[in-house]
Amino acid sequence: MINSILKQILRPANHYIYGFADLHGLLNEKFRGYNYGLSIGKRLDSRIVDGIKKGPTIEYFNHYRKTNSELSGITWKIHADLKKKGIDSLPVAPTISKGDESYNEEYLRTLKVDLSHKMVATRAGLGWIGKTDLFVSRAFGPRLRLVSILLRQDPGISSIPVTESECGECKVCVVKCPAQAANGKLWNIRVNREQFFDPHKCREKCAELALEKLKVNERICGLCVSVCPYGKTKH
Ligand code: B12
Repeated sequence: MINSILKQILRPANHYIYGFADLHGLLNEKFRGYNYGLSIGKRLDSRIVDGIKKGPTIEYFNHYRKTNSELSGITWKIHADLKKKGIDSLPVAPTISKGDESYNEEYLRTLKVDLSHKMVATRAGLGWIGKTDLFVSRAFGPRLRLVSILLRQDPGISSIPVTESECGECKVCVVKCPAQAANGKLWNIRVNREQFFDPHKCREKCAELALEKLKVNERICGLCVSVCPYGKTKH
């Protein structure tokens, strides 16, 4: 039943991936009772991502914001359709922005939110975490934005979680990162973000580049997304 709702909403089908995750023991207390998750990824426009050569572009910035708002809309639509079928779900916003309640001192100190969409996505078997802490999907590489919907009941569709990186020897994102935020170590589920990636270095450089290239007080870069060999298409 969930599959048919998703097939109707996630269109065109080749722009999306989705999968189900068993999240027992992995979620914050705040989400008590929700032990399953649906991970959805929306592909980014490849030409726009390819345009990120020396830093963020205005096209990427606009595309990123539009995709966030599309994903938000989609999750609420799925939530409403599931509710009609008696299935309780909890959509989680694609990102955090200034003005949100959770954009507070604790967030600025840790750069962590209550739910990692990348964790739901690896548990749903859609891909792994790369050397610059991006989620690398099998379908579109890191060229996507993610969102999650938590579920109380078992959707009855299982996935094989991905537990380690498939980046191997590749270091292109590490070398090209303008913040030098990564040290090249491979991810697996027992490794903490801070052991291989410095999110504060990344965030500071994103702010610097946004101001320099786009004249906006935001945090945006995208070079690691653009250089990853996974998901690159030939035009
Ligand atoms: C805070 C944040 C940032 C911070 C910190 C980045 C970071 N890497 O943590 C800053 C401002 C720097 C940032 C920058 C960007 N961000 Co950001 N950001 C977030 C946000 C809001 C929260 C991330 C978070 O809580 N991190 C905390 C750590 C602990 O978790 P994590 O980073 O998700 O990854 C760990 C876990 O997932 C864990 N894990 C994975 N699977 C499993 C399984 C098990 C069992 C366990 C135990 C653990 C585990 O492994 C990872 C490493 O430890 C998410 C949205 C969200 N709610 O998830 C978007 C998000 C991660 N950002 C995203 C993007 C696209 C970007 C930028 C490219 C945007 C840009 N500026 O151009 C850059 C790229 C930075 C980069 N290379 O990571 C996308 C990622 C898409 C992708 N392909 O990976 C997200 C998911 C937003 C979205 N809706 O799509 N971001």
